[in-house]
Amino acid sequence: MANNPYTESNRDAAHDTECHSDDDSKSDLLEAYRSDAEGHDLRTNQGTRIADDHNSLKAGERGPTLLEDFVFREKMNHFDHERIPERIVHARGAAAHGYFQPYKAAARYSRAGLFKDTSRKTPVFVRFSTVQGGRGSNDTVRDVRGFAVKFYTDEGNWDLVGNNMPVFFIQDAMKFPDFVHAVKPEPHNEIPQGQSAHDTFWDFVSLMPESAHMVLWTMSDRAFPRHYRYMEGFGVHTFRLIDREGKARFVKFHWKPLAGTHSLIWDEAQKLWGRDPDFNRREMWGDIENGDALEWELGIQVVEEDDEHAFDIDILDPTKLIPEEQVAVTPIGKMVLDRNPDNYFAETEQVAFNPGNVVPGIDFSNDPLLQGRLFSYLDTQMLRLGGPNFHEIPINQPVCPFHNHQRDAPHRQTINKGQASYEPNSIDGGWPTETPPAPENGGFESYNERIDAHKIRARSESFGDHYSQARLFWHSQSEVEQEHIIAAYTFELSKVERPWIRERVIQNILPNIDMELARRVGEAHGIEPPDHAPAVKEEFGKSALDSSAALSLLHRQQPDIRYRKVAILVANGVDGEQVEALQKKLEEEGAAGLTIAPSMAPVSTLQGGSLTPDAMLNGLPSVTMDAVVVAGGVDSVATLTGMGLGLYYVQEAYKHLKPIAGLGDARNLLDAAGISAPEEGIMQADSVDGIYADFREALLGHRVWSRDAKANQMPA
Ligand code: HDE
Repeated sequence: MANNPYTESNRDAAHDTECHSDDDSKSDLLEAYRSDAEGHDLRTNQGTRIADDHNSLKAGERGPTLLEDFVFREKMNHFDHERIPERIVHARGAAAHGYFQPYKAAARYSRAGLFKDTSRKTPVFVRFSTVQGGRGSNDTVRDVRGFAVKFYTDEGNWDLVGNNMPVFFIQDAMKFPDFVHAVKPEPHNEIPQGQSAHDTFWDFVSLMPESAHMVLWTMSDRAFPRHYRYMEGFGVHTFRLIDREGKARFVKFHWKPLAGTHSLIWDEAQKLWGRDPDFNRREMWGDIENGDALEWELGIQVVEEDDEHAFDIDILDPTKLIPEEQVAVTPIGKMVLDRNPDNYFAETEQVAFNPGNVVPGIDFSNDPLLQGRLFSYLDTQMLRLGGPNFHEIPINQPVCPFHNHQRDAPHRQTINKGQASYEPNSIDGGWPTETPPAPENGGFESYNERIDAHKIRARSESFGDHYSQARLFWHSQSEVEQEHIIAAYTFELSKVERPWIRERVIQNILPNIDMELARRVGEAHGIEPPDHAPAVKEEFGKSALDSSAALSLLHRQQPDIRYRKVAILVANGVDGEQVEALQKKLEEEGAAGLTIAPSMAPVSTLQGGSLTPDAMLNGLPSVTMDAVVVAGGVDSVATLTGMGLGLYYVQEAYKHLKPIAGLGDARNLLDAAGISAPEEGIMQADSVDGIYADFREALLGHRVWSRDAKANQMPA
């Protein structure tokens, strides 16, 4: 028997050797689990070489299959168990690997190790998702997008599990199951998929005025981002950061896309459901494969503890935001997503986020929605991933070694050595041992908040104002954005069968946001709103601001035309030199000019050469592109003009407010399509140089907003 090694001096001896990860650490960890079959024999899971993978073992060539056939049984048995429950919300997602690198400002606010050193890159895995639809639903539906980031820090995993909108539908976690039951496909027929345009959703939200602000966000074009790279992200709740001196500050987290914000428009989003249901995930995947990383800045709004009550809203209320005009967003780091997963199931499906995963220097607030989430995520993974060992799944493992006395349970992989699976122990040297809190490499210590209260099931009076920030959002939108919101309410309510639900929205909810909004939506439904807003309880506060520029999608624009995709329409007889010249100019600026032809067959050029098209007209339709150029060449233009699909291509692009240019004879096609230059966003000239400056300018603006009213008349 060994000497008793349990002494205080031993316990104070060196803890873990310090963990120094870099942005490759997670990939290195995953490497041990990657499996590449190249050059290997086909074998069973028990390692036996398989001689025939086509035929089951039978009693005679035409006889029954034998139970003895372990090769068949193993294969079929594994296949039968391939599926796991999909996430109850956020089932459809796509993810990417990358890294986070802090700016100098970060360490001032938090002692968390990942903020300490501006040269260090912490690996991250980020999953974007829709909320309502099932795993096989469409990408571009009107919905909130999840924006979940797992930071694999030296001190453990930190999960910032946010959304692309800064507020939420409800104030208390107690209502989450009700909200989700209401928004999900209806229970009797499982309709509709990926949409909120149905009775149970509008029934619930019209009875829950606290949802008014968030519903307005989801009726805006924010609900269908053009690309994940153009999407803002928000932590939603107020969190706490703790600095090296132990001082806590309240913070709101923001992800600001370096490519600016940009969304689809509704008709385009709907058409994409059919044309490319995987649009968002395909674009992210393709860009990363091309080396075009996605980039965001992490920012924080900081509220000193003494200022907790300095606002006209309660900072613990998740249906409210803090306007950036009141508290500016301080950038504290940059995130880059530059590597696609190797396997969707192993990584994107099995990743398990939990807002309760924090590291020293980051802590929670008492937001009652956040508090409920701290229970729900761990709980949901137990079912979804089959038990409490899901942290051993490679994508979920922290990059630093971890030891504790948790043992056994289904699918345990770790082979724990030693006899003592308890603490304190004197048998295994007292290990693993606790780490006292410290400014650096300390153990986690919950923020020492004083709480002196009665147990009570109640909602704070300070959560009582449901409309003033909805009004703030409405007044912060551009005219076009407001029109789109009116159209969205009108469409959604048209799908609601019960008239009293429509009436409740138009007569009770909308007038409290804006009378004009109520009147316009009411007009489209033949429902008269009241002539003034019904009196509502707004005892707590009214937003001190009339509008906040940051709430408009148009506020944050990309400074260049990188990543933009331009369709160049070509057919036999096209001016190949023009096409090449345009492609070159676009490429120089990081944009792409893709040739789109009637078929995939090589296209002959005016110059006697040929070019291989990138896609067919209906293979990469205009809804997948940012702009369209019809190349010159009299025969090419005549062919495209004579085709329904050719005309449709430019008409649809016109309807979706995209820049359109015609080179040389292309004017014939534009005329036939009923689109004539000069008009803002329509360019026409004989050479690429003749259109390029204006075209580039229009492309930079993403869409030609002045065309919005006129575009509605386009039948495409
Ligand atoms: Fe979630 N949420 N949520 N949520 N949530 C889940 O966890 C839940 C909320 C968010 O890509 C579930 O693993 C409750 C707000 C994202 O894997 C579940 C409440 C925000 C994801 C769950 C909320 C989110 C989830 C389903 C209210 C933005 C996808 C599967 C109290 C700040 C993460 C899972 C991924 C997923 C519960 C509200 C974001 C059931 C109880 C607010 C991005 O645990």
